[in-house]
Amino acid sequence: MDCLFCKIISGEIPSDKIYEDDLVYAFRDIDPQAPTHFLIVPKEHIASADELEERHKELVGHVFLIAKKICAEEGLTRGYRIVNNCKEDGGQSVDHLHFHVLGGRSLKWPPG
Ligand code: D5M
Repeated sequence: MDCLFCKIISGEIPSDKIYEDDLVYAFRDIDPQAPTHFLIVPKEHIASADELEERHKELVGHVFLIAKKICAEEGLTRGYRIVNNCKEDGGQSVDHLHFHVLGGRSLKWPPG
């Protein structure tokens, strides 16, 4: 499958990896929008949040717990933001489900 994030997970394309387990892979975003900006992606190829199924419930919960763990390691004691862009109107540019985690500065709301 010609998927950028599948190639990153397999190591075919290099990445700045910060965490990996059986279910997920986390690496720093190539175009950081905050002092800390990394992505958590499921190893299973799921095109977007709109393709999630009942069987993925545990996976999505796992993503949030791993985000919390990495943010603690990164020292983001003042907080952080977890974002999923879903499909075209949501601003998704890579069609492999991923969660942005941003922190290290005071983030504004709402997004554009
Ligand atoms: O976010 C897709 C994100 O993926 C965007 O913030 C850039 C990031 N990206 C793209 N290519 C790479 C590589 N090679 N390494 C690290 N990060 C990458 P979206 O929500 O789909 O707009």
